[in-house]
Amino acid sequence: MTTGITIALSKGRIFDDTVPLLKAAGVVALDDPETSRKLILPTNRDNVQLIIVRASDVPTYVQYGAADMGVAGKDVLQEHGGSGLYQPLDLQIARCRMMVAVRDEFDYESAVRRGARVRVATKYLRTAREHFAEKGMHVDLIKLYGSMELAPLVGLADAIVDLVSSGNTLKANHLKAVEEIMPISARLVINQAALKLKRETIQPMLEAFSAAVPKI
Ligand code: PRT
Ligand code: MG
Repeated sequence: MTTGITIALSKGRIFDDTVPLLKAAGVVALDDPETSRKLILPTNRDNVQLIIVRASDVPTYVQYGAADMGVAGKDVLQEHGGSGLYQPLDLQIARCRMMVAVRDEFDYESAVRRGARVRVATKYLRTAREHFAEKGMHVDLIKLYGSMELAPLVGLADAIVDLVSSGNTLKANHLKAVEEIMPISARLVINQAALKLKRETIQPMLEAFSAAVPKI
């Protein structure tokens, strides 16, 4: 008998990019989260199940041991803080960049030079706070839950902190990226207690994932 484990994933790009890694570890989901309404997905292995949660909830499920492991973006992990989580592997998937962006005509450099108080809308409060504090900039942070790109267009903020991959969303909304905060990719996260108690199941998966990650 081997110990059963639960893996937390979010629908969309994280799930899609994790499928090949799971496959390399011999795990295949028996349902597709895009079409199934099930939140607990069985796999071909009776000791592995997947749960489908909101991207920003993955660290919480793993922290409390409701899931033994999961896949979460560095953006999400920065905001969560990472407590109770072992982060052994950068999976190099769901890559993008955390950026500061403003309207095309906004002179960000000059605002920074003048020491102007800049209003910044973001869902990444903690990351944004640390970034601007490091730069010694005074900013007013406004918490949003989505569509940050709209905020500068309607005068809610001068700038946003958001993720950028192709840059198409910025371009379509007459925004420009003016500063990179950090490169982002998704990480494997493991509950610290589970790693010890379920090592015989988790360790081989960790090794298979590690071997399947593209070396950059
Ligand atoms: O959608 P939901 O509110 O449930 O949560 P979420 O947006 O956090 O989840 P999801 O599934 O959209 O993203 C999961 C993870 O994918 C994020 O936590 C990131 O680590 C990673 N990722 C990689 C991205 C992107 N690329 C990305 N481009 N997450 C979001 N975006 C968004 C970005 O916020 C912006 O609105 O895509 C838009 C920009 O894309 P481009 O291609 O136009 O530049
Ligand atoms: Mg999203």
